[in-house]
Amino acid sequence: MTRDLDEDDVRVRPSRSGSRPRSKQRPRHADAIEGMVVAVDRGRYTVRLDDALDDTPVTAMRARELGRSGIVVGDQVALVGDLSGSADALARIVRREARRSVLRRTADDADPTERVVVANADQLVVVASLADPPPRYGFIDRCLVAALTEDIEPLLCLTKSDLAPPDDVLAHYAELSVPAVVTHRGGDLSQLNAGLEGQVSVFIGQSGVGKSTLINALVPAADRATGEVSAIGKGRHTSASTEAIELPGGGWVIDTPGVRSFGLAHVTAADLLWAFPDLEDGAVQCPPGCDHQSEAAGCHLDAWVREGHSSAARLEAFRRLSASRSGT
Ligand SMILES: Nc1nc2c(ncn2[C@@H]2O[C@H](COP(=O)(O)OP(=O)(O)OP(=O)(O)O)[C@@H](O)[C@H]2O)c(=O)[nH]1
Ligand SMILES: [Mg+2]
Ligand SMILES: [Zn+2]
Repeated sequence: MTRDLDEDDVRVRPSRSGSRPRSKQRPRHADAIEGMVVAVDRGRYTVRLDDALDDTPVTAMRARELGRSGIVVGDQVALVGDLSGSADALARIVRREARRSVLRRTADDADPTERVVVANADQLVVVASLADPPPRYGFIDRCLVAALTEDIEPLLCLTKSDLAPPDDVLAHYAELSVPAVVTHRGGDLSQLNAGLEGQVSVFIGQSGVGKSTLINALVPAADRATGEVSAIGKGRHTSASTEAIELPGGGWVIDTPGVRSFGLAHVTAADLLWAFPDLEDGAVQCPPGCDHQSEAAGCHLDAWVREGHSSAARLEAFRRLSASRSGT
């Protein structure tokens, strides 16, 4: 896999030329117009302007002055040039604004190249089907770890309840207090809709679980292609690109191509513990470098629970998620 350029916002590299960092200079384009990147395709960015009178998006390319800054769907950017949105108009992205959140994943644990999947998401909708394909707990756990460690709200969406009941999966996640919705094609989506309204939500899940089917049901005009699960099983992904789609009631849903695994090589046990405030303070008394997995190895968290600061079930849930970091 080639090195992705999306992560230089998190790795501060010394400037090669030795010139002053650009952030210390006055913005060169004070008159630039702001917008949100809704799609990226081979160096062309589709941007919805914040103050546009209609929904016509603008096509833009990167300006040289952006340097190596990665730009992904969800990024807020500043544009100059032809903003008319007419067929052959091409604007230039001159600046990327600071990100509220980044959803990161590693290609796999053996190749710890980080990729930023989406920027500025408020919510991560982990989509898993109850059958065809069957739910994979390890995969769901890892998506939840990614959300919790990036401070993005998780929402579990269990699809295809016409094929299998949700009870076992719901019970499995009860202790994490992650909100969950159960859906089936053609069913009532008002509960999911209520959870999405006004937020930027990114849908993540294996291929064939029904992400695009859901998004088409939420936003009929989205017209995302959906595919047969049998074809997906042969390695084909129906959705080839990430796209942000505006919800009629306000907010955005971001459809992503199915992923087979969700690599977490960049996440440490300490990162995850930060998402468990009821346990975090107990780790102060752990030995240095504790992986928090067992009392026998010196972990203080079991004693912390016995002292009444948290529950055994919460500690078990933390340990299961933490252990899932090294799976696929
Ligand atoms: N039985 C049943 N089938 C469903 C349901 N939701 C989606 N499907 C079917 O599952 C298949 C895959 O759906 P998609 O929406 O394309 O799945 P996806 O998650 O977008 O897949 P990728 O784009 O490859 O990641 C399609 O044939 C859908 O019709 C459901 O609730 N019940
Ligand atoms: Mg799809
Ligand atoms: Zn510990």
